[in-house]
Amino acid sequence: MKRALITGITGQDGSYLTEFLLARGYEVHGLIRRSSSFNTGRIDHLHVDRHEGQPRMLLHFGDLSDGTGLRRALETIQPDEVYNLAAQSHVKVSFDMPEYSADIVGMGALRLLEAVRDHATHLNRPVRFYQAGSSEMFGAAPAPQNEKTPFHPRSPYAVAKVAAHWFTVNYREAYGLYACNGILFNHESPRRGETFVTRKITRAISRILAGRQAKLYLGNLDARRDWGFAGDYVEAMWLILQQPEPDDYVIATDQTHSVRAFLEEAFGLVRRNWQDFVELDPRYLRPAEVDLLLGDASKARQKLNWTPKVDFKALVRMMLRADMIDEGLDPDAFMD
Ligand code: NDP
Ligand code: GDR
Repeated sequence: MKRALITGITGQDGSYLTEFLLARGYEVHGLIRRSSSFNTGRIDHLHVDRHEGQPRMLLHFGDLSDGTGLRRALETIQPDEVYNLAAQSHVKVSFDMPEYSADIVGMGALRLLEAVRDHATHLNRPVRFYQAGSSEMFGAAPAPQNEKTPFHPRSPYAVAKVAAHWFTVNYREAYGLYACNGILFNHESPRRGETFVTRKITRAISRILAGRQAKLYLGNLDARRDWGFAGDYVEAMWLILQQPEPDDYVIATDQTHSVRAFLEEAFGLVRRNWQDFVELDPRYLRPAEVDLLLGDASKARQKLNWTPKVDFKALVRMMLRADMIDEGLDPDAFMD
């Protein structure tokens, strides 16, 4: 049985990747942060009590700021594959907390790579490493963006992701580590954090329909993103680690839509006019914005045989339906 270690297992991607790996027979170990309230809501449905069965998902306390803990986790788990998904992943928050964001996103990746390197060397066992890179690293670089596009990051988060990217490349080149970067464009799902713009919109629509919210306050509606479905993207993470040679890949749908287009699609599904509900709140504007992200994932298509299955319209519908059900509404009463 293969063993995987996932940092960030409690996040959107961590939960889908855990489901994916469990279905392929893996034993999945996840690093979780101690929190004063429960933070495992996205993976609770995968939990099996040790006293009642043979769990294949096992959780360990840890934090990317704590290198000693990372080393201990590797010693205990002895994983075949390590997926580094943990991050302070909110771009706007990274302007408010730049040092912390850079420490977790950039230095955190380095701490984990150091731990993996030593573990692999001392025990002479191969460990494959996946780094969760981001289209934010391209930032202001002209579209379409692929593996050859130079980075031009526009936020502390993105700068730190660029550092993590190059740490990963460096450990591959310097130590022969099987270490790969997935450069993933935005991917969403019903499990997306509530403060990212797509989920903020679908959740707000459901609350408006339920009579629990009147207005939706947003920032820049002109930004364009290449939005895919998280469930499709975790398959790409796994495929990246199954190749004969380690390499870096852009993962995207190769289509882009503005925030405004997302609003039109989502409000349109429930036959409402978004202009009646959306107001600008300048607090949601960013000191530096990324205007246009549009991926070119042809390398992943050719080498990984990966293609996204869920398109933009299906994604918006899926997220809206899930939020309406959460809100106690019957989606079929509102949507065609
Ligand atoms: P989420 O924000 O949903 O999840 C982040 C995860 O990281 C959570 O499990 C969180 O724990 C954990 N985490 C945060 N800080 C620390 C820390 N100091 N130590 C250990 N764990 C920590 O992100 P996503 O699932 O959306 O994204 C996964 C990864 O992919 C991230 O690295 C993100 O930057 C990157 N990415 C995401 C994209 C997307 O569109 N979703 C696109 C490109 C890259 P807790 O639950 O306790 O907060
Ligand atoms: P992003 O996602 O910054 O691309 O990072 P987010 O959904 O936060 O923003 C997308 C675009 O929408 C604009 N926007 C707003 N954004 C938020 N969050 N809230 C608002 O009210 C709002 N109004 C307009 C933003 O300005 C932006 O242009 C996500 C994260 O998952 C990163 O971790 C990941 O690396 C990238 O995607 C790829």
